[in-house]
Amino acid sequence: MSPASNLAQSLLRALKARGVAEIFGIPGDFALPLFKVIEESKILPLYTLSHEPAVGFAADAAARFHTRPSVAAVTYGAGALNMVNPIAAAYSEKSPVVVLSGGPGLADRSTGLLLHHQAKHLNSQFEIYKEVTCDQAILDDPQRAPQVMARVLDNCVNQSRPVYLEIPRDMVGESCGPVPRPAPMQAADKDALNACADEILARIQEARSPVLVVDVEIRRFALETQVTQLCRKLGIPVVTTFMGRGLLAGQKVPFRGTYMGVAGDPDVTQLVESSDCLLALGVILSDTNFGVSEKRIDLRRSILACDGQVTLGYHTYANIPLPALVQALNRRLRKGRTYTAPALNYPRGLKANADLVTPLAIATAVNDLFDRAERLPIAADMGDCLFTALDIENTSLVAPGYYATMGFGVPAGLGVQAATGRRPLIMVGDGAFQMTGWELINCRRYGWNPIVLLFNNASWEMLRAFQPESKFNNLDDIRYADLAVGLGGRGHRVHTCRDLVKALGASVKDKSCFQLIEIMLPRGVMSRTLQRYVDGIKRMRARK
Ligand code: TPW
Ligand code: MG
Repeated sequence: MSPASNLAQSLLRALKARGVAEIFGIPGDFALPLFKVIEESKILPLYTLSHEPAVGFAADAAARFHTRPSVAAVTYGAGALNMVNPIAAAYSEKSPVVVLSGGPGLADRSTGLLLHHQAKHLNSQFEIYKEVTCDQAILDDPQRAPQVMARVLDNCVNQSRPVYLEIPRDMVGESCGPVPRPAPMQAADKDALNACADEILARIQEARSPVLVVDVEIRRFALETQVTQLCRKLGIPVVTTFMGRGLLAGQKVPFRGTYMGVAGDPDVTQLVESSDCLLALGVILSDTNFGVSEKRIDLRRSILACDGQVTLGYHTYANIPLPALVQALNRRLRKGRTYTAPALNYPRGLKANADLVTPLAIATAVNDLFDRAERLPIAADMGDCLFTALDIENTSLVAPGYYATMGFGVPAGLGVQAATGRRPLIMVGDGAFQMTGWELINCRRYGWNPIVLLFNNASWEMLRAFQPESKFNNLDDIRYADLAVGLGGRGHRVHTCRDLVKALGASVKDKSCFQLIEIMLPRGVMSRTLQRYVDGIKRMRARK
């Protein structure tokens, strides 16, 4: 028997039972009773940050990194509505974030007064969150609460999407039974699964040039080992999408790189676009993954396994969870062979000279650093820093590659460090840093010490690339490195390759606080990938 508990304790234990290891949050009066239980029960550690978007991003990154849910806890209205964008990002990119929001008490609801933080209706927040979560509930009935919590949390895990739980402030201390144990994913219908696996293999056998494409669901459902096995058995070329980059890195499979259409390696683009049978496992069919192709991929000739279903040409098998499908395919195939992991061409060997730094030089310097010292997990923001990150050889990158929200990088890095204890490398543009860079002030309190590469081009450069005539793309040259000490870290302002190599070396050595390396880049200078991306999109638009 678990100990007698109140509703909040039952909830925290249910979260822990589903693998949750930490809570990020900012309290408010509607959430104070909940936060009190969080703090005093010590069931899960609590990290408070400064602004709610950071709470959402940190929880998202922690969840991605560990392939298990994480928690973003906020107050009603002003808090929760501040966090809609990060949770929308987590929804799009399939990250299992549990939103816990305080809420008006049942007694508050009947006063006839408008409550502070109320938008249109008391339930407006609940309705808004329905659009960005896969399941949601207001825990207003302690009797039913254990069942409801179990349903919502199991959906979070099994669908790998955010969920929303609102806890009315006067329900927190109500006595509440234990929450049922985690329920496994709904099993597939055996016959349908067998028919589906047979059909997929028959199609691959008939095809002249089949290609396997893998994306985020492989990681979200922890299938990397099984998919590696499948790649060896199938023996067909395998690529990742933009979002799936880092999957299968270093595995002995026939790996060819990352497909990025016009922005990517032309050989990979040719391979994917001329295939007569793409097997897309766990792939988000987004414009960032597939839209930047000049030759439209014929999806009717593709096999798409995603969101618990499999579509082949014009028909769909419902309820085929990806783990079950991968297992069924593996069972049907004989032992594969190992392939030599291909040598991928990442830039290395930066000369520490007086040349001005470019994005390519940054990637080169980081590759050199990772060869010399240990590899750090990377959190990247939206902007050219993300495209630059594609030139870094690294298996663990979290970034908003599809939803493309700015402001992710710094808080995501903090989330990674809280969740893993590892020192992260954060890559962020000056525009995005202005949104959430301030969150670095929380490092001192928790002993976090990220290395931050701030790409300072005094510009919204990605926007300038598409619309150079607009003056609003010019940002001021803020001296970010000078701010670092006041925020609790150490700053380095870098102009040349020599400065950069030196600052990286010093940053790796100084583990006492966060390191802000402000890298000065001229406006108009882009990474290779962003340049190809921009040129390709312009070409495509000109043709329309
Ligand atoms: C929350 C739109 C996409 S890229 C960009 C903007 C404003 C400029 C980024 O500037 P930064 O990086 O960070 O200096 P760089 O390399 O381009 O110079 N608001 C949000 N998200 C997005 N994506 C935008 C606006 C945008
Ligand atoms: Mg910029």
